Amino acid sequence: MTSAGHVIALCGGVGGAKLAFGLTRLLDPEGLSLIVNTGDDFEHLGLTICPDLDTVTYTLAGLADRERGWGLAGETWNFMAQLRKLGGEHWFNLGDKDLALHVERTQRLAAGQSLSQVTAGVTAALGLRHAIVPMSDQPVRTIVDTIDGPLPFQHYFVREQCRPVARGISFAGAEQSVPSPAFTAALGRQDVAAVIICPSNPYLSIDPILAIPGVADALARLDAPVVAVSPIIGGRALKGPAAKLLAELGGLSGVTAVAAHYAGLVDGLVIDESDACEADRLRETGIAALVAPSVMTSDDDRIRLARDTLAFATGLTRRELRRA
Ligand code: FO1
Repeated sequence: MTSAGHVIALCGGVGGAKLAFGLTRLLDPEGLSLIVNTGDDFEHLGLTICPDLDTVTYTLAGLADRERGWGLAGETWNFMAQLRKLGGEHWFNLGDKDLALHVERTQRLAAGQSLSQVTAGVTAALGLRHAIVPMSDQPVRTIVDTIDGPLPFQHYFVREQCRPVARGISFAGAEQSVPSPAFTAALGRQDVAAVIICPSNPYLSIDPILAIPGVADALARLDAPVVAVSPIIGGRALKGPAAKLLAELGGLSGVTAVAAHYAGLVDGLVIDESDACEADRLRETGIAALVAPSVMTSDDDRIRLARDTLAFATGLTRRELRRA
């Protein structure tokens, strides 16, 4: 299937990557701009690590570890074991095969390539036809402000296991950043049929993209519906340690909270069947709602949700609701 127009998808790591996989199975490479969060990126052991770009890359290439959610399937951990023996910093797990991507990226960046160029190079080498576009080529770093002081995201999330109580999130470098060239080009297109916000964490994965100056305004100006797929399923808070962070920041405890978070930006929200009872409440707040199976276990689930979401988004006549 190809859409009658271009689709822009905003995407974080695990959940977002699954829907991105579905979108790439339905849309031609020219029909999709896959914009990925780089707020989780950091420098570690002298390497530039870009977790969400890598999760999307490995997922689209069919190489991702489906259980863990990040890294490569069939990974080995000799490097980490040896690093630990030497007394090195071993709180962030870099698999032996995964390490190659971080080393190669770091080398290419040092040689003067932009993050967009590096990403295009490595994704092509892995046989991907669809472009994976970093949100910006400038460093934007998610910082969690905790009662113990500010922590870079991976230090808070992985090293500290989200233990320090969080007071806020900021995106260092966002104000000086600009959208990457391919993102800018996508935002300037006249033929955008829909913007899809993938089921990624709104605070941690989508807000950094929206924090780049001009992005939220450009999305609002597009003459195309904006549809988010709820990362919350069954009324539960987001899973994992991120749930604690979100609770401390005021919570995101249901699909109506997701809609409220994206108020003014989205025209429609895709919610799981287990949240169907919320659909009318959403519609009363002026958000179109599609109830669709949203748990993505198999590749077929990913493709079906992508198909449902595209049909829903492109069927929304326009953004009268947002304009009202
Ligand atoms: N997440 C962890 O919880 N522990 C890790 O040791 C870890 C290593 C890691 C290495 C490469 C990579 O691309 C991702 C990695 N992640 C790890 C995931 C990363 O923290 C993600 O940013 C978060 O899961 C949020 O999306």
